[in-house]
Amino acid sequence: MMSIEPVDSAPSEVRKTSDAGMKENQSDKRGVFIKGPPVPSLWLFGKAQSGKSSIVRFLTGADQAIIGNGFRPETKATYRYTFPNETHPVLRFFDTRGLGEEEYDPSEDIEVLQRQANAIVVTVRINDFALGSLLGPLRQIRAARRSRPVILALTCLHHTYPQKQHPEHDPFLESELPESIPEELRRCIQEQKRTFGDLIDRIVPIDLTRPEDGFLEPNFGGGRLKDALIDALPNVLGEAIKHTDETVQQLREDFERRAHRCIHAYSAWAAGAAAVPLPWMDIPAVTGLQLRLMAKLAKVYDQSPVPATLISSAPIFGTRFLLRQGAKSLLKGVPFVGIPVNAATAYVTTFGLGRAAMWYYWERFLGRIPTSEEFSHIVKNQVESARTHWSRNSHSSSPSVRESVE
Ligand SMILES: Nc1nc2c(ncn2[C@@H]2O[C@H](COP(=O)(O)OP(=O)(O)O)[C@@H](O)[C@H]2O)c(=O)[nH]1
Ligand SMILES: [Mg+2]
Repeated sequence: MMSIEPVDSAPSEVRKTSDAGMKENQSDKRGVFIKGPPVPSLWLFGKAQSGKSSIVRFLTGADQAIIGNGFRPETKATYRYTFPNETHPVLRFFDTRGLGEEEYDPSEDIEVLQRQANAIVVTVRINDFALGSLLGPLRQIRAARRSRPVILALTCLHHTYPQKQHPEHDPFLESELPESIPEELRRCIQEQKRTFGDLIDRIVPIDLTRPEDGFLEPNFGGGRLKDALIDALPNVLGEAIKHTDETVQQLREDFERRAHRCIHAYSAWAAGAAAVPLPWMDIPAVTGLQLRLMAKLAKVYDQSPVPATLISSAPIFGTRFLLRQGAKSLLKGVPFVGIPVNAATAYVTTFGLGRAAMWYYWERFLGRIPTSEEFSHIVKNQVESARTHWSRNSHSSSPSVRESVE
């Protein structure tokens, strides 16, 4: 755990009264702060369909469905999503969905998000000028904490130049209002700038499209938006945003390192349990070890264990498979021949299952619930590659192993 001072410059009385949602930098009951890594929290403020979720998608790389399901009510009008999840927060978003509906009263949000939200990203479609529902509340929010950066993201740029690609070289890298942009786009930017006046600190024109929209650059301006956030936020938070991908990758690698230690150990034990003269004796032992491994890996990833239905639908798990292998060995008439086969089978299936469980738990960690078909598919692939690996490393038993996991 990094040890970093509580983030941002909220006055101390605000810090003390700050409420739910500050899990990692949260105060305990006595108001003492527990230090944790800084988690930049962005308040996305815009009408429905103005591009809030698209910004979350761009900044996190998470897919639309996960983001959609990830938002939970924080206040009456505002939802919160923590990426990749609440227990390992890296980035946090607040989405004021109630905006645009009649009578949005920002006072509850102002109070609850006063300290939690480090910056506000106002999202407005470039040519949407029906902004009455947004400007009033924004004025109040801005007044409540003037020092908090507010970035206006003007989205859907190409609506001002329909059926055309974005310029190959991003002109907004050079200037806020480049000479070269289409006249209509220029007019809209100027108009929005006038409309928002000092309610915002800067404007970032973007066009975050889906691949099927057919743009050569689907994340036009995304990098500039990220840079603007890095720039606007206090140092530690800016750094945190900058390194989002690396942080998540690091988490993943830490889990994998720990998971692999378990997988290696359990696979070796399973092979040991299988290496007794009567092949069918060891089946419950191997199965038991495999179940224990999966429970152990669940702990590593802090997830609930792979559901029994998924496990039993996996192509190699359980007594049926192992029994078949045992029977094959017995049929050969010489029990000892069965021993290496069984040991290999036990090793390979345990290893493959463990690797598949790793995949499963990581998906869950990111907020996705894999289907049993997906799980079975991964199990099959992982057992295949474990088998190949075993065969390569153990010449004497390779033919039997091949046979045993078919
Ligand atoms: N062309 C374009 N489409 C966008 C942009 N941002 C969002 N959209 C599209 O507009 C729709 C609503 O976007 P979404 O991000 O879900 O808006 P939200 O309701 O504010 O979260 C989706 O179909 C998006 O693909 C943008 O910058 N350019
Ligand atoms: Mg949305």
